[in-house]
Order: sequence, then C-alpha cells, then structure tokens
Amino acid sequence: ANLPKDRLRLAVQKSGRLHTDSMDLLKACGIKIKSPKEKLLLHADNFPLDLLFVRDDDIPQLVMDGVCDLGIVGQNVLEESALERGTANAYVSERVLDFGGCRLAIALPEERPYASVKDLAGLRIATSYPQLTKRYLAQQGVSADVVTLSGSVEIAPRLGLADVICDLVSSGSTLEANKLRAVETIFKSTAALIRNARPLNAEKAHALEIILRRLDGVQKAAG
Ligand code: PRT
Ligand code: ZN
Repeated sequence: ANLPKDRLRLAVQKSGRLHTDSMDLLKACGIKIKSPKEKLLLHADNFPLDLLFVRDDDIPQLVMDGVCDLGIVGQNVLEESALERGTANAYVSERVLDFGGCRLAIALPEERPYASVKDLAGLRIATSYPQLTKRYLAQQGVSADVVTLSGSVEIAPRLGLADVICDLVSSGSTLEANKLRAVETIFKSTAALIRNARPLNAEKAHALEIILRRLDGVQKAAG
C-alpha cells in the first residue's frame, strides 16, 4: 500500500559462517524475509529493506561503491578490503555485532622455536589477508615474504609453500589438527553492520534509525 518507495539495500553473506546469524538478527529486529538463498535479491515484506545475497568478500566493495546502502560483514574482510582499496574510508561502521567472532593470528609448526616477532624475519608467511599481514609486519619492523592463498592456508607449511601462516582462528581446532600453534594475534574481529559513507536521503535515514533502535534492543537483550 503506502510503503516508502525508497528501500534500503543490505548486502548479506549468501551462505557461510555469517549467513544464519545475519538472518536471525534481522528476524529478531522484526523484519520478515521469505525463503532466503533462492534469489539474489529479496524484499522484506514488512519493512522498506531489500537484501542482496553475495560472497562476503564482495560486501565491502558493494557498500563502499554505493551499490548497497548497508552490509553485514566481518571486520577482517572489511579492513583487508579498505587497505587494498587504499583510499579514505568510504564506509561508516554503524554497529559492531555480537557474532562472527575470531582473530587473525600468526601460527607456526609446533616444533619451530619462537621467542618474539623478530623470529619471523625472512620467513614465508601464507595468508588470505596479505594487507593486514603486511601492515602488521611493517608495524613490527619485520621483513618477511607474504604468500597470498585464497584458502586452505593451514596446509601451506606441510606443502612447503610457506614456513608459517597468518589465518583466522576461532576454536583453535584447525590449528591443532594441523600441528600449528598461534604465537601472535594481529587483528580481532566480529561481524559489523556498515553503511556507505555518503548521507542517506531522509526516507532511508529514517528506516535505518528504526533498524538501529531495534538492533540495539536485541543486542542489549542478548548481551
Ligand atoms: O563464500 P564466502 O566467500 O561468502 O565465505 P567464506 O568461505 O569466505 O567465509 P566464511 O563463511 O568461512 O567466514 C565468513 C566470516 O566469518 C569470516 O570472514 C570471519 O569474519 C568469520 N569467522 C569467524 C571465521 C571464523 N570464525 C573461522 N574460524 N571465518 C573463518 N574461519 C575459518 C578459519 O579460516 C580456519 O580455516 O575456520 C578455521 C578455523 O576455525 P577453528 O574453529 O578451527 O579455529
Ligand atoms: Zn569469502
């Protein structure tokens, strides 16, 4: 009937570790979405919000370029993408969310001795997060080779592709299964709700205010 014409567009991970928590959060905020995953774009029934389902890696760019007004994405992916982009931040972090928690850590084969970050000098470090890894090494004044892999980073030392790794850790069981031990945490992450940096028009800004108010109620109740 008289729903606002201008709908917010939110990018959400299509499937993976953030998908279900993202959808549950929207549901807890009273936003009804039917049968996700089947379509690329879905309209909420009772709110001026559309969801775009994409790979998490695409979310920072979709938001920074303004294709989507909003996104739910891991801060690890966001920061990596912002560093790679190199320009001033084109997004605003509206809320840090209480799911998707993990840390980006440097891990070595269990038997490799390690006293301090200086021991990484001259080594090959395999990671899917080259920007965050290089920034950390530069901050520490350590020069090492960063080898970028898109997945299965934990097997790189066994394959002889690298000496050590820099990968996401949550429970630690992947490291343990691969006989690796974490020695340095270089970035702590959770999911975040981000927005394109340009101001929203009045209609969208109002809709976002409602979402944020509900979200704060939900997160307060949960936390
Ligand atoms: O298909 P798409 O590109 O969208 O998904 P993806 O496979 O790239 O990402 P996905 O779904 O695995 O993760 C999405 C986001 O979840 C990440 O960017 C993080 O922000 C967050 N997250 C939280 C994690 C983890 N915990 C996590 N443990 N992402 C990945 N892992 C991996 C890690 O890389 C390692 O392989 O899980 C393994 C370690 O887990 P533990 O529990 O054994 O320590
Ligand atoms: Zn991804």
